[in-house]
Amino acid sequence: MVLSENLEKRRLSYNERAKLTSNKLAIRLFNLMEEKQSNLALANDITDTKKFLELTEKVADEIIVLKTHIDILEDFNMDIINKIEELANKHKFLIFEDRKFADIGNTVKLQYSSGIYKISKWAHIVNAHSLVGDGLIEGLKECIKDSEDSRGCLLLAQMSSSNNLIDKKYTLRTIEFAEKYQDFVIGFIGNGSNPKELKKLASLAKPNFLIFTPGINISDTGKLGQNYATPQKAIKSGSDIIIVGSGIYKSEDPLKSAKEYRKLGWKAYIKRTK
Ligand code: S5P
Repeated sequence: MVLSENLEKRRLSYNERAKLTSNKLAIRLFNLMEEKQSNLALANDITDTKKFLELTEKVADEIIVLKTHIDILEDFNMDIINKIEELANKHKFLIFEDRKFADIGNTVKLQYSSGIYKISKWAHIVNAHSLVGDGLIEGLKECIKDSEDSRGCLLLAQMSSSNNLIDKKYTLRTIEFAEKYQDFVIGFIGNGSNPKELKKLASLAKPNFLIFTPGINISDTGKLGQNYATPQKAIKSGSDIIIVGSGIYKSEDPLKSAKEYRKLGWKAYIKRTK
């Protein structure tokens, strides 16, 4: 049966999963995880630019993805992007701007490529709400036609926040969009805080798609509607990349915490492949 077949194939190693897709960015990410032996993404939600860069540099060797909310930085300028790119090249991680696009195709096209952030120039990965329909995906795709570096998008198939309005039908329709645009959509945001729900996504989504999961914390219970589970539970339930924010940046020793999340995530992945 297809559902369990998807789950079974998700137990393959990242290198083997890379062979199931022709999307260059997905292949790069699968192989990078194996090379760095990490499936950890840092959600760097620090608003002070200097501290944001310091944290990024400190944990750069532990992560394979840096997730940004570029619009929360207090004193943004393009030099910050140059510095992030330098760190990304030196320490080998990809940049994921968590922009959660949610508008008509023409508007997201402008939001992706223009304004002060010019996201399409530097973010390897962006994400988008499927709510709007696939015109949004077409709009985003138009911006990266001539891009030298590879670009990809994650669709929000689930969320980690309490009482969100995403139901199973929405998740299914989101997966259909991803299948239609496999040249650009590399995977999904899944709900890391709810293993049961996450496992549903992992069984429905083909194993060429990566599942990124926020809602990961080993010591907090969440606030303002956020929910958490452990890296082990998320990876066991089908997550490929754990997104950790405050668990690292609010820690007294962010490097130690990043190492710990990395170790937990990687060990759970190795266990899954056996
Ligand atoms: O459903 C979601 C989707 C995302 S991308 N729930 C989330 O929490 N996120 C993002 O992940 C959120 O915007 C934040 O940057 C990060 C979680 O941060 P933490 O501090 O709760 O680990």
